[in-house]
Amino acid sequence: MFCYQCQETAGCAGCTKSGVCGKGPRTAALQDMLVWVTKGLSEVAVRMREENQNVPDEVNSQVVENLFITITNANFDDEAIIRKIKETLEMKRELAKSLSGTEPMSPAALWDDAEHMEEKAKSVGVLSTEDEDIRSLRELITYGLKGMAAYLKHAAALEAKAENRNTADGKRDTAAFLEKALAATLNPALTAEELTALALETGEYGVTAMALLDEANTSSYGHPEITEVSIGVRKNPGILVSGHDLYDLEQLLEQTDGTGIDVYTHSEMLPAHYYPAFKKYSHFVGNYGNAWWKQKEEFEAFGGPILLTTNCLVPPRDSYKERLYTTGAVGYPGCRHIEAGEDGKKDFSQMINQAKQCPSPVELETGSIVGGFAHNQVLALAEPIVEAVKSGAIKKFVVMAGCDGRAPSRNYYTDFAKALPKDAVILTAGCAKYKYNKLNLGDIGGIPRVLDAGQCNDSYSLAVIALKLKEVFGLEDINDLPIIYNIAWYEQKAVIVLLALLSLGVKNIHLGPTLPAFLSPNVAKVLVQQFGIAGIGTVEDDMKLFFK
Ligand code: FSO
Ligand code: SF4
Repeated sequence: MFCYQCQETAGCAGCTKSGVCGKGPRTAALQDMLVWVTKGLSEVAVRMREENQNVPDEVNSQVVENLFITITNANFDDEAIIRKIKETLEMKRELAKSLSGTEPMSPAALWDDAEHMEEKAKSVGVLSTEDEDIRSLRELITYGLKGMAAYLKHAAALEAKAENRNTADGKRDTAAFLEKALAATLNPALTAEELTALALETGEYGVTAMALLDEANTSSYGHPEITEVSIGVRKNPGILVSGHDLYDLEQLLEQTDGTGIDVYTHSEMLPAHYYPAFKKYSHFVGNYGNAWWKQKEEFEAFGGPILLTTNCLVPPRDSYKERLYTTGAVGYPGCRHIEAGEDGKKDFSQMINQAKQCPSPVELETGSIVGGFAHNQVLALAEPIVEAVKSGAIKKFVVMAGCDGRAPSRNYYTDFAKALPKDAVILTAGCAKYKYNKLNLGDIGGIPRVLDAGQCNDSYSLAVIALKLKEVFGLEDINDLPIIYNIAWYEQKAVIVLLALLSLGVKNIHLGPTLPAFLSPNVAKVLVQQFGIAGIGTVEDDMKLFFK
């Protein structure tokens, strides 16, 4: 196997024997295969559009789900991956019949031999691209598209619910781009310059995808608002929900209403508490635990059923495996998987019945945290914030969005947050916040020093806020704002967030705790020269650098 798509890749170079994440070589090979056939299907979709044929919506759903499955810590279930490969081949075969063109197709578009997929998988992975710069760019684009697919999947889940949304054009364009870009990574004729341009274009569509999701979330559940979230527990049995899918959470809240079972969030589900629509559920009681990588201890202590709606899943201990349920793109052999029915709805009754037999959660901590500073809420506070900047009470904003992870080097972010001057405010989104959201960093004239916009996809909110501040201060360039970007990354959703920020013209982003292994020296050089991307240093050095 060879995989280097996440920050924790072995030796900062590549996982070759088995994944640091727990992904074994067979799963890795099958995921490579799934990505490759998805690119083949995308090429067929591109050809259909060139021939002015309509590409059915199911094709886009398949592409999006397939990519999501291959994101770090999403799916470890070989059988589920094999099913997706077969479905994709079947879809591709059917669609290819409608093509009339005579242009040669790539091997990925032509291949159709499911029986030998494991043998074939050996030759279609990352290392099948020999030139290291082309490989680097193809993977940068592919990982960005995986992140984009995750966000599109959430937006699509809410599509049927939300009314009066005018996002059809954005959706169609993003689907067409997703498939065009995937197919482009198969094209041997594309130069490094062309692929670099495509990576930046991926960022532009990343902004569109995050805007679509923002629209889907806020039109379904209202705009996030300042909220105090309990981090303690109550005496009732509970169900813990992790991951990013708000529609899954909503269905679970409806089905647990009145049953005497409490619902808690874990990791990236914490921001669900900020949405007005979920506040009506008195049994939606708080957040339990921390970021994804602490789940083994925390899931153990929770005592009740746990629902993983998306990554990040850590291979579970046997002790709580029978309490762990997966849904959507997530899967783990031996854990129960909840599929949506024909009507798109999910039935959580099995979990609910199990919860009734379980003890209440073990208390890990007490108190509360405050969040809900997505764009609408921050813009409602624009006046005092602008005043605080003008008066010098706030000197800098520090965007510390992104991911948390197991690497001890990530303690940098806790130390960095503690060392910040008292007139600096942290803007955050994603599970990175757990490194400093319980530090009680205080406030500046009533404005908390940690403003949590939400999940990693809500990094979009941070961009909206920055653009608004630029307007308010009458600046020409977003980089003239008193904002520092010190972003922590882990998996591929962070890649689309990074590409999105670059496409918005944000420069001098610091990325840590290490730079991606998939950036070849030449590609990294381009990012440094064109965008001023840099790594991190020691907290002491970085304080001097940022606050000179
Ligand atoms: Fe974290 Fe995992 Fe949201 Fe990621 S839970 S690491 S960037 O999946 O998606 O922030
Ligand atoms: Fe290694 Fe990360 Fe790939 Fe897992 S996802 S195999 S840890 S590079």
